[in-house]
Amino acid sequence: MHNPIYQFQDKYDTKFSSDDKNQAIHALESGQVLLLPHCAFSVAQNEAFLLSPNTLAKNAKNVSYNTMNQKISGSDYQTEQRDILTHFMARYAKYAQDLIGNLLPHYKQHLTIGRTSFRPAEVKNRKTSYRKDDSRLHVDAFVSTPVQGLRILRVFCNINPEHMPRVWHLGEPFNDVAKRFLPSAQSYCSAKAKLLHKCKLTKSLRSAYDHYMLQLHDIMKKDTHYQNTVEKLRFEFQPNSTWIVFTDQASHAALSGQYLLEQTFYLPVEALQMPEKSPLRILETMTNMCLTTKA
Ligand SMILES: O=C(O)CCC(=O)C(=O)O
Ligand SMILES: [Fe+2]
Repeated sequence: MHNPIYQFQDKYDTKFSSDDKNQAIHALESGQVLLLPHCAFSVAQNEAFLLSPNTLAKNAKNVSYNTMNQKISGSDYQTEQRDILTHFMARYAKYAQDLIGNLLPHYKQHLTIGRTSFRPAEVKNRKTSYRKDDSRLHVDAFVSTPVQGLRILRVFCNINPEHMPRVWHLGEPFNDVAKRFLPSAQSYCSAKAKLLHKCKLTKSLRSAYDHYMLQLHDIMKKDTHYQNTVEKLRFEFQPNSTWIVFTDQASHAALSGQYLLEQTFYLPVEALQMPEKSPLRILETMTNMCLTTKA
C-alpha cells in the first residue's frame, strides 16, 4: 500500500529548514497527510468551557467562523461567551495561517482563506444519509460552494482534553479512485449547472471539475462493497497534534473523536510544484477535456 501519512520530525512551526519545506510540499502534493505530532494549538483557560457539546446549536454539525466578517454560525452562545468563542476561532485561523506561512511559504501569496470550523460533537454517533456520512471514505467536494478548480487544503488540530484521538481511515491514491469511479460518473451538463446557480442552489456556477469531483465523492461513498473491501489505513491522530492535507485528493473518512479544529484554504493549481498530480489535471487527462472555464 502507498504510505498515506508523512510524519514530520519533532518540530515547532517556526523553525522549518528548506529541506523540511520541500519535503512538506512533496508529501502534500503527492496526496499524503502531513502530520506534525507535536505542533498544537493551545486552548486558553478561559476558553476551556467551549470544549462542550453545548457550544453547538441544536441542529448544527460544526461551529463555523468567517474570517472576512468575524461572524460565527452554529452556536447559540450570546454576549461574553460568544465573544470568547469568536476570539478562539480567530486565534485558530491565525495559528493555521502562521503554520502554512512558515512551512509552505511557496503557497502563501496564492492562498485564499476559507471557513474555520470547530467540531465539538462526537463523530461516531452521527446518523446521516450516505452522502453526508464522513465515516465513509471520500474526497472532498462541496455541493453548494463550487471551487472552479481550486485545491482544498485543510489544517486540522485535535484539541480533545480527554486524551481521545481523532480516528480516520485513509484510502487509495486519487489516481486509483478516479480510474475506478470516473467511468460511472454522469456527464456534466452546463444547462443544469446554470439552473442550479439561478435557483441559488450553488453560490457560483458549478464547473465540470466541481461536477466530476462531486460525482466521485457521491459514488465512492455510496459503494458499500468498495468501502468495506478497499485497502485502507486506520490512523489515530492524537490530541495536541496537527495535520495538513489536500482533502480533495487524499481519500479519507472520520470514524471517531470529539473536539477538532479545522481551517480551510483554497489554492490555484498553478501555484503547485507538481500540478500534474492534482485532481484537476488528473481528471483533465482522463476526460481529455478542459474542466474549468478559466484554464
Ligand atoms: O471531522 C473530521 O475528522 C474530518 C471530516 C472530513 O471528512 C473533512 O473535514 O473533510
Ligand atoms: Fe472530508
